[in-house]
Amino acid sequence: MTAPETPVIQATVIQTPVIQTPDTVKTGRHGIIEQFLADGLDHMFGNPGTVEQGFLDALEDYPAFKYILTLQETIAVAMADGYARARNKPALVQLHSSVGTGNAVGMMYQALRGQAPLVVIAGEAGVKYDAMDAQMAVDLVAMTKPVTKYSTRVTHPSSLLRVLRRAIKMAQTAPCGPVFVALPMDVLDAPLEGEVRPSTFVDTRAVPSSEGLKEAAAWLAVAERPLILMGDGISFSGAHLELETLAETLGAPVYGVNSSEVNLSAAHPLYGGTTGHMFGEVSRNIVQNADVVLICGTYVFPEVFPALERPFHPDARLIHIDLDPYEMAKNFDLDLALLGDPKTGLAALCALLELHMSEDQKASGKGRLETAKAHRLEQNRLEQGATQRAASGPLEGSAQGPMKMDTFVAELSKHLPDDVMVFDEALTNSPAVTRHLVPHLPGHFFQTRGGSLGVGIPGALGVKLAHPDKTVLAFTGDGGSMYTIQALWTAAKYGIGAKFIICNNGSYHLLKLNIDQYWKEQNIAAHAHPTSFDLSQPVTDFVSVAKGMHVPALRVERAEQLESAIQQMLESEGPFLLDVIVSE
Ligand SMILES: Cc1ncc(C[n+]2csc(CCOP(=O)(O)OP(=O)(O)O)c2C)c(N)n1
Ligand SMILES: [Mg+2]
Repeated sequence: MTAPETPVIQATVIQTPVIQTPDTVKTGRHGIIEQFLADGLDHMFGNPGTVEQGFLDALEDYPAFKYILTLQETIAVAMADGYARARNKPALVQLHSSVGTGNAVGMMYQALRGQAPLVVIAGEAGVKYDAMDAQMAVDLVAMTKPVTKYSTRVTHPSSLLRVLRRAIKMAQTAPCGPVFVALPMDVLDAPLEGEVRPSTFVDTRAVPSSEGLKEAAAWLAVAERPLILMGDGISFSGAHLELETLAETLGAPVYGVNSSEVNLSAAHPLYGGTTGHMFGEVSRNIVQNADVVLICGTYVFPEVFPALERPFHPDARLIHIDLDPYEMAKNFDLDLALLGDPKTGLAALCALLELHMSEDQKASGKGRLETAKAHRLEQNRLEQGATQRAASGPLEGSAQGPMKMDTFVAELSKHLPDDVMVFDEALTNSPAVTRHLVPHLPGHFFQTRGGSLGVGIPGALGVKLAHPDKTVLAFTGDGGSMYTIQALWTAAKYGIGAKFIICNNGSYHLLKLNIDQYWKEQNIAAHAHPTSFDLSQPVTDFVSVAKGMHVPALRVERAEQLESAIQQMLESEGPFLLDVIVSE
């Protein structure tokens, strides 16, 4: 297992192009492109408008810079999100004024919750028009502030490059996140002031204080029921090995909280799963018996309906190591809040435990690990038996009712390379996906974050652009796919060969499961689900939709169609869509 490289922007030597402005003076619109290139940022995902025309025109002078046209701003942000996550480096987004920015806000929220380093720019008519309050004018900074880490507007040419470098630095400094810069046209058309040079990279590999770490190690060493809660901060920091070593030393189960990447292999015996994103009671059941809890690279608790009362054992000791002080003790008091990088922090903790744990304590940790191993073996045995029984049963398909998602993914998994990259937005079908394609390689599995639908198809396109040699799959629902389905056009236009699997259950099934829970809590007798949760009529013809955007596609309804459809998909060079009809 290799940890991802530290997210450092590489400075690039750029060729200054011949600038075809009337007076041959270099303008701001050229300067910002050179700034991006100087920071190694050479892909931009966007959707154009008139107030960005000068900048987009200038792009034609820089063949090294790739502009990826998307047909809706949500897609631009989601593609950039996938691209940034797959590379662990910032990605650029261009939006059109108020209307384009408005479309992008929901997906920027997703990037904010996921701490994705996005540098988002939007055009404006010009500072000189401010007092006119004309069409498309709005306070863009106010619009984007709640969904960004930093949002600002450049109002004078002298601040253009300075502000841009600040924004790039902010986006990529942990805790990372999307930043927004409004760029009025008159500022970009003015002669460039200042010189282009690479932005400063902030090294955040800070080690928590040695006193704090010693105290944490002392508590963890004596823990009888230790627990680790981790999230995507582990992946960002490349702390996979350190987390695994710590968990094994302590024999501590590890649960993902807002964990949407491979932070610990799901095949590891100590991996417990995730705490979920809807109901606080699920988390309470997981954490309530632990005597020492270590939280690292995440926050507690991200559910939509989190527990309002502290869900931990009253005597439990809580330790949090993170680069984001805002998230520490945000909702519940901690016994130790240590500011520091997950990788260096956990490495230091492992070293202290190795030195100071007694032989008995080490043996207890090992004992818990062995129990977890035995438990996992038994689980695997039971699951394999169930899979074999299902596979030897009658073929599924329309006569017997729709196929199970398990049937499809079990067959698919036989045809995939081990290093397949998956963007999973399968929602209620996600457990079937991860049962057969167990997320185990860091940097090879991504899920939506922040609860936003529509990430699957564009996210996988971003991943495939970042890793053109890998097999990249998107799993999405008949619901989720339709928020960003025109991303298929972008896939076809640029020949981005990701493969899209629609888990078509004719339903917003997750909403049905959630309302079942609500009825239970409210003592409401179960009854027919709201008709607004039903997608079965009229039937969306995904094959025609895809073909209409020049992406070949097949509908798969019966198990006997599986093998040929999967082969056709995987053998195709370019993008390909499978509309898989599955049971709810
Ligand atoms: C942008 C956005 N709009 C609406 C929702 C609410 N929502 C959550 S789950 C869901 C249904 C998803 O359906 P589908 O993708 O088909 O997956 P399934 O539940 O059937 O597995 C909806 C509409 C959301 N999360 N994000
Ligand atoms: Mg569905």
